[in-house]
Amino acid sequence: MNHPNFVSPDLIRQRFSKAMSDMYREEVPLYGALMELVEQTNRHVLQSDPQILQQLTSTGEIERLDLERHGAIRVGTADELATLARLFAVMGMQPVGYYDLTPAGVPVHSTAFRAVHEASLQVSPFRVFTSLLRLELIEDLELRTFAQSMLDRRSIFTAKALSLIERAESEGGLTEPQALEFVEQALETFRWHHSATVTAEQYQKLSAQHRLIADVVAFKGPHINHLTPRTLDIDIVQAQMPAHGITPKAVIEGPPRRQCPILLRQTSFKALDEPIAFTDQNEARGSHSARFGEIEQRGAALTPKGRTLYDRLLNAARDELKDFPNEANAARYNALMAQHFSEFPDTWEGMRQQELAYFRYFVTEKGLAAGDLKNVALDDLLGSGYLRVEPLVYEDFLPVSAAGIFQSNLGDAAQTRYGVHSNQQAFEKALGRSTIDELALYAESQRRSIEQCFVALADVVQANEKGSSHNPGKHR
Ligand code: OOG
Ligand code: NI
Repeated sequence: MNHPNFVSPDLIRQRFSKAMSDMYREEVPLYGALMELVEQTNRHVLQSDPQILQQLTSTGEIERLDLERHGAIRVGTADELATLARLFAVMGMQPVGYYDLTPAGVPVHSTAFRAVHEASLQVSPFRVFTSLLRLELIEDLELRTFAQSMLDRRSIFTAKALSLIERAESEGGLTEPQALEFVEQALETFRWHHSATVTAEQYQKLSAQHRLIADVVAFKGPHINHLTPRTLDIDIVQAQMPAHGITPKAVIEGPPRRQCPILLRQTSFKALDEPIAFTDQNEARGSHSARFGEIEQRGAALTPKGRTLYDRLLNAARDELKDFPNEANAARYNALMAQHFSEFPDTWEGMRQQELAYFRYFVTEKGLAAGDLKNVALDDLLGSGYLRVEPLVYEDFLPVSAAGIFQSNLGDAAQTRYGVHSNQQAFEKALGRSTIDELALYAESQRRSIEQCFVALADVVQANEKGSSHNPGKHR
């Protein structure tokens, strides 16, 4: 039920995203530098490429671009994950997708909390890539028991945040003062702590098992480990990073550069070494690195068919490289990617006709002026210029890219082979609900936009029949 005095979850998310960005900018000055570089680049692209400007203006993405970012956190227990799902639900964020990172030697599986409807995404596309540590992968039994006991002992939410989550659930929403307090309280969960909850020796043991295990187990809570702005040209940012004192990872993850960007391209820079006080020290004599910087460029969401083609070409290029991409083989990797991806059509119309990507449909002025188009097929409406399309932006993540980002930040030496594989069922059991299939969401958005076009065209017909003037925006 939507109470008139309740603040919309979309607005709470928008405020939370801003509060998180302000906190992170204060904690990590390099983040501010990165944001400036991305803003500059975006301004430059919008000025020099009228086509991109037009595309982002018609989809409305231009308005969300400066707000757009994703963060990432890692949690240790089912209880933490399930409560996070409830916390994010207050802000209209649902768990979308399941990502298994174990094939890449990272002992976690993950989902992305985000808004699911295009209208909500427009208010705030804020997403949080959320990973759950798979403690069962710690082979040393004593260490596993220790890790479990540390996690069982901590509480990552403030008492006030928990009571506001319950309130939102039982009342159906939060009032203005409650929403303000919720944002403030929720933020505490993601804050950085300068002291660990373990001794230096315990930290070393956890870290020797896997650096990620130490990152989750040795601290009070799941500090946000990066916030990623969206750029319109990631190659420009990658090339300019060194001049700004930032060293990027060797290669950009995701598809190669194209005329028509697809999915997601990402690059990052190494985690900072930050001073930490362990419990057996009274000052910060140790250090821990977890927080890093990342930038991304988003392109079109692909259909299952498009995604299968993407995965095949990516795997082919990687197989041929025979190694993880690194400094030494970066040029060859880029060449192999370009070569393999030449098979992927690089025009919007080509991708639409072959059903490789999802689109949003719009009625054109010509369509509104045309009169009765009731029985004309979709493709013919497009062909005659009565409708036009823009690609739907990809709102999610990519498992191979995420693994590359994890690895570059944990140090490439941290390669582990795990015998187990994906376990979506166990993840969803911990989460307390199932994850949403992202492909179904894109298909729905596309379907809704087509439906809206037909409603708009039918309205024109009706208005004409009544002999009144056109009023295509007015639906019954
Ligand atoms: C998450 C790494 C993955 C992305 O954007 O795919 C990631 C983490 O390090 O916790 O950030
Ligand atoms: Ni990220």
